Amino acid sequence: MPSGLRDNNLKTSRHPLPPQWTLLGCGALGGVFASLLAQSGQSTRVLLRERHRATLHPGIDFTSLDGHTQLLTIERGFISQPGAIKRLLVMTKASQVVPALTPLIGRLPAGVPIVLLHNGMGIAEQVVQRFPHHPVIAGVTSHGAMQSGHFVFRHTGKGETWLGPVNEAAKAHAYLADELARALGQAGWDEQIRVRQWQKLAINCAINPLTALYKVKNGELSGTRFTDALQQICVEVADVMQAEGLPVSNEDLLRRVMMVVELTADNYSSMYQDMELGRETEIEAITGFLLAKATQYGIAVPVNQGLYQAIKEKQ
Ligand code: KPL
Repeated sequence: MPSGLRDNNLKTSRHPLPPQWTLLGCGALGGVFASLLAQSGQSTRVLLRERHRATLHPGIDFTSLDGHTQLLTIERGFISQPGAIKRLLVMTKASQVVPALTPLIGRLPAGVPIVLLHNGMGIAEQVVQRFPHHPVIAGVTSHGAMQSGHFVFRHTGKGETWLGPVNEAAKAHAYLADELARALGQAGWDEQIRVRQWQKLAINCAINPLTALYKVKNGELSGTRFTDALQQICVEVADVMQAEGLPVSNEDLLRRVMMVVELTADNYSSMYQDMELGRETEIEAITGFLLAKATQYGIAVPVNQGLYQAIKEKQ
């Protein structure tokens, strides 16, 4: 073997290149994104919490949209020893974003982009405060995912993914959407990501609490018994969005909701899955965020208020 090659190998093992993507959080959607990124040939590491050490499986069992199951070898590490990070994709539940990122304060080199992909709103601002020297990017996705065991994931619906800047520094990182698109089939960059976040919030306010309370798949919301509730939820969200200065109509929101109901008809929403498994739901970041904004503007949102209370009582 030529000596140059040996040297090169040595260098690689002493200073391994950071993976293209480091994912924080490996729930249903995190597991599916990690699998799709790895399958697209982008090196990926998943950072887990210490409690997963005991149940760490050798690989990730991934079933793709076409029903093909594969055991994928994806590098896994622990938040306590994060290793070198090139870019961080945070895919925990909304309520876990700040607690999961906190151990990385002061350890993540300045300039490393942080991409947030969770349901709900109000979290990105807290991340910017804690990581003032990092580009912070917010994302929304409508991909469907299910987890049926430790590191057993299924991709259940091909959706859309959009990223956009939360702070000024993030504006230079539009290329991240192209890299995600290589794995997901589609992903776009939108400087007005806040509008898309609100549109997704409307979808989650409508689909998640109703499916969780009535224990139905997303598709069942197209039945007439849900028509009034869905319409009223959209009217209330549109009122609050208009107060925020965002151009929107309740008809447009309802159209978007019904499109997702149809596209994810066979899915169980994340809130349904969380309630069934006795896990904390994302109600605070979804309907809770809407209620806080409604209070700020003095707008009545009785249907969303009722759904919020019903979920809080049951969860
Ligand atoms: O985001 C979702 C969720 O379940 O949290 C939708 C789009 C409603 C898909 O189920």
